Amino acid sequence: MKRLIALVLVLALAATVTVLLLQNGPTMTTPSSAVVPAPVSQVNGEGSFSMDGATASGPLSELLGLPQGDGIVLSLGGDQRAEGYALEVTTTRISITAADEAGLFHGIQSLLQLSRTGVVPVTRIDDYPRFEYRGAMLDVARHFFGVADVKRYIDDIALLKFNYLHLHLTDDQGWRIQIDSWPNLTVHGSTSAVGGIGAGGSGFYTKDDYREIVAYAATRFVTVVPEIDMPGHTNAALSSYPELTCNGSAPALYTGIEVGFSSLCIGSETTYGFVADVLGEIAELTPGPYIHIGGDESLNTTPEDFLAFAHRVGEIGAATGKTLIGWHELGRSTDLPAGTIGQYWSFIEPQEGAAEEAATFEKVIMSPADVAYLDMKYDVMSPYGLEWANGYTHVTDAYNWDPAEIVPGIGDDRILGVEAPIWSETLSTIDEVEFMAFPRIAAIAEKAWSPAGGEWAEFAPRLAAFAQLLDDRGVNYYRTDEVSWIL
Ligand code: TNX
Repeated sequence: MKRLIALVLVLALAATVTVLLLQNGPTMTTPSSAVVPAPVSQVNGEGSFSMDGATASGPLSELLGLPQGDGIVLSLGGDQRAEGYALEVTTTRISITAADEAGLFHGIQSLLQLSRTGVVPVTRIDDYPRFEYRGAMLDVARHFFGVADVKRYIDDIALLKFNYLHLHLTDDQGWRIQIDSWPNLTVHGSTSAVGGIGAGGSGFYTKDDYREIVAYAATRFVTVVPEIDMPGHTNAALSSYPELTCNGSAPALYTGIEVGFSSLCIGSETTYGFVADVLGEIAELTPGPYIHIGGDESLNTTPEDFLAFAHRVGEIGAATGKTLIGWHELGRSTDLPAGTIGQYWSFIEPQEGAAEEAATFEKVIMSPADVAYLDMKYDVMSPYGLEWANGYTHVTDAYNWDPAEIVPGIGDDRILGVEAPIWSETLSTIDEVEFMAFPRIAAIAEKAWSPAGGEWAEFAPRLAAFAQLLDDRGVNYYRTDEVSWIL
């Protein structure tokens, strides 16, 4: 009898503990020194700093939402590298020092991860990025995402120290940015999307909307890169203006997901007037250094026409004063403006021609599709996503590669950075975008920011700790069974 009572008591106790753990989450109160992307150096000590009653002062300290005081001190004037920071946590004080405001902002992002339990472990971090361009691309053309959605994605990527948001603004399925000199681009060309005309997923940014996105991004030290994809991926423009086609007849709006069937009319001067007007207005909206001119999958443009177009668009683009970025196919051209940047989107084992095309650019952004395309399915369970880039992209795949080991001759010195694109053929809500992006985008952030050579086994528990910050913030993510999420 006694034994039975003891057993019942033990079981009851176990049940209570389990309920308490489930309610509070054992991890909610476990301080963590984990930071994603991995810092260049981190030395942990004994003890911790309590956020209870903590105060903060210095530039950007308002981002911490704490009362004014000298508990957490942010200061400029350090000798850190560009965008880098030093973060020191003692039991009584936290300091973040940087040479520039972006560095302070990045230090704050690390502190947000370290402090989420309310207890910050004693540590010393010295950190700076491997690459100056750390990008995320959002395709707002296949499905449109409004200003609030884009702001949410900017908040998401800023947590991981991304500093560029590339917006894929135009494609066959829709034109998403107001252009005053060619108003029908949006009056007509924005009314379609994958799946339908006039349905959810269509729409466009007015110039004021776009300025609002650019300004919001700037408060998170994110620069917007606008892309006008040409000469292919232009059905929405051709449908809006028949004079942009070679036969003078406007195609119907397109709502499918095929690629490679449309082309601006290469031999017509009207095309170049259009390109100059559009790039001129886009440049005016762009305080950042880059404009992306596309150039991918122009399968309905002859090779000679493609080169002729590259030459003209290069001249027109250069006249805007911006540095141009193009997908790696533009490397077929040998007379793009000096300094034009190539964006590599073939695989980690380059497919036919891609490595050579990328290598004609002085500097390259690496977006290998089989590891960095966030619209690829994770695995057989993925409810959306595509599979064309070598099938599934598990989180381990997104982590286990190095940008400097893809194109022969293109090492760190010629890599401007790394970008994770998310194409939206199968994604129509920002929740779906987050689900496909997270957690893989954390792996890509680490490729872009952290020193080479990270190990998955060391990354996985840091990723699990980072996911708790995503939970706090209501960011959707895929709880892949590659990671043990309970710490
Ligand atoms: C390829 S890679 C594209 C896009 C598609 C994407 C879908 C590249 C530059 N273009 O047009 O949306 O695949 O994954």
